[in-house]
Amino acid sequence: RNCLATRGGPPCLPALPIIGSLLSLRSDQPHILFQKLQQKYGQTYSVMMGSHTVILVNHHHHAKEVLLKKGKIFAGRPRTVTTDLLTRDGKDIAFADYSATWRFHRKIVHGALCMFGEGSASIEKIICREALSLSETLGESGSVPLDLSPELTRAVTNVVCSLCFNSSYRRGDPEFEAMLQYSQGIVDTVAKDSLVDIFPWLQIFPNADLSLLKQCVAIRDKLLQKKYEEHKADYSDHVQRDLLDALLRAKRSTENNNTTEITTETVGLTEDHLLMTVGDIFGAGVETTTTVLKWAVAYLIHHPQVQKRIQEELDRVVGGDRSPQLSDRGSLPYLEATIREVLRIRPVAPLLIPHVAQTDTSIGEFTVRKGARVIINLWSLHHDQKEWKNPEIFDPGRFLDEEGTGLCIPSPSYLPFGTGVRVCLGESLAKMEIFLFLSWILQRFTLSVPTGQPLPSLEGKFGVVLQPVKYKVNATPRAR
Ligand code: HEM
Ligand code: PLO
Repeated sequence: RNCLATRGGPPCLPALPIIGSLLSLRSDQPHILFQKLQQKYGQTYSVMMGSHTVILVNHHHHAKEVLLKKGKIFAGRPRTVTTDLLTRDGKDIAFADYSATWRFHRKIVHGALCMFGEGSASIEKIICREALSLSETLGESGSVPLDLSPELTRAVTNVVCSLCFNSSYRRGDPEFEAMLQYSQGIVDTVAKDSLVDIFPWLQIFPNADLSLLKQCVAIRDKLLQKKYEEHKADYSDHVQRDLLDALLRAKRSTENNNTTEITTETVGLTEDHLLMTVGDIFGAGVETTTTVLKWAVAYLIHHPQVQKRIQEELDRVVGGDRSPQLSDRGSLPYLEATIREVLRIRPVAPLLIPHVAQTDTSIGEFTVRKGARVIINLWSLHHDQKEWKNPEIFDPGRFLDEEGTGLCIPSPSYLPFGTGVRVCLGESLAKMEIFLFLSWILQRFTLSVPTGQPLPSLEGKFGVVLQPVKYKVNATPRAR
C-alpha cells in the first residue's frame, strides 16, 4: 500500500496529494466524511498528517478500548498551533498533555464543583435564579419572534460566572457583549488546525483565522486577567467564594509547601496555569450547555408532539403552582429521555478532543505507535445503524423502557461526555442546567416557529463544538 503506516497498524488511506484532491471535491463535514470512509477502510483506519499518524475510531468497541481499558495510555493530547495559542502551550485542562499538573488541576476543579453542590450558594439556587430571569425575558417578548441564543447564553454564562468568579451579567452589559463575540470567534477558529493537514481545502485557515483567533484570545485574556487581579486583591484564606478562590488557595498552598500530597512535580501551578484553567471552565461551561439548549429547542420545534408530552408530564408531576426543582428529575423520565436523545443525535463534540498514545500500544488487533493521534468519531457511534434504529430520527422513546416509564440506555454506543481518564469534568453541572432551564421554559411557554419562517436547520456547523445555525422562535405563554 502506498502509505507510511505502521506495520500491523490499521488500514491507511493512500498518500495525501491524491486523496486530498479527491476529498476536496466533497462538501461533507469532517465527522460525516470520517463516518463514510468506514465503508472503504473499515471501522478503524488511519491517515497520515504530515509526520503524524492519525487513527480514526468509528466503533464503540475500539472507542472504549481507547478511552476506558487503555485510558491512561491514550490520555495524551496533541499540541497544535491554535490550542497552544488559546492555552499558553497547554497550561489548561482540556488541551493539556497528560502530566502531574493536569491531574492536579482536574482535582482542584472537581473539588470546587462538588463544593457548590451544597450550602447557600448551591448550584441549584444559582441556576433557578437564572431560569427565572430567562423566563421573565421570554414573557416580555410577547408574540415577537425571538432569537433565543443571546438570552440562553446569558443565563448559562451567569451560572458559570457565579461558579468561577462569583459575579454575573445584566442584559446589555458591554463586558458580556464582548464575551459573546470573542467566544464565537474562538469557537470558529480553534482546534481546526488539527484537521487542516487532513483536509487540504481547509488550508485557507492559517491567515484569516489565525489572526481572528489571536485577537479573540487577547480580549479573553484581558478579561481573565481583570478577574484574577480583583480576586487577588480581596482574597482570604478563610472564605472560598468560587473556583478562582479555590485555585488561588491551591497555588498558595503549593508555594508554602505545607501540603503533603503534593510532590515536586506540581510546582508548576503558575499564574498562567490558573488563568488558563478558569478560562477552560468558563469557556466549556458556556459554549457546551448553550449549544445543547439551542439544539433541544430546535428539535422541540420540529417535534411539537414531543414538546406536548413533556408539558403533560410537567403538569402532572410539578403542576402550575411551583417551579421545577432538581428533586423532580427522577419523576420526569420523558424530559430526561429527550435530553439524552438530543445529546445523541447532535453530540456537542462529535470528534471529542484528540487523544495521543503515550507508549507503543494497540487498538484491537492493530499496532499503535507512541505519539499516534487518535480521534474518536462520536458521530459514528451515535449514528451506528446496527446500534440505533433509524439513527437520524429524533425519538426520545428509545431511552425509555418497555413500559415507557423508566429510563434506559439502549446501546453501549453512547458516550456524549466521553468516558475514562479524560471524561468531561462538567457532566453533572451540564445535566442540572439543561434539566432546569428546559423544564422552567416548557412549564411556562410553548415554543413554535414564527409564521412565515422556515423550521430551523438541523444540519449543524462543525467546529470545536457542533452548533446549530441561527433561528427564531415564538414563545407563547401557556394557560396557567
Ligand atoms: C471534556 C462533552 C459540558 C468541562 C469533554 C469532552 C466531551 C465533553 C466529549 C472530551 C472527552 C475526551 O476528550 O475524551 C461535554 C458535553 C457537555 C459538556 C456534551 C454539555 C452537555 C461541560 C461543562 C464543563 C465542561 C459545563 C465545565 C464545567 C470539560 C473539561 C473537559 C471536558 C474541563 C476536558 C477534560 C480533560 O481533558 O481532562 N466534555 N461537556 N464540560 N469538558 Fe465537557
Ligand atoms: C469555547 C470558546 C471559549 O472562548 C474557549 C474554550 C475553552 C474550553 C473549550 C471550549 C472553548 C469549547 C468546548 C470544549 C472546551 C473544553 C472541553 C469542551 C472543547 C474552545 C469539549 C466539548 O470538549
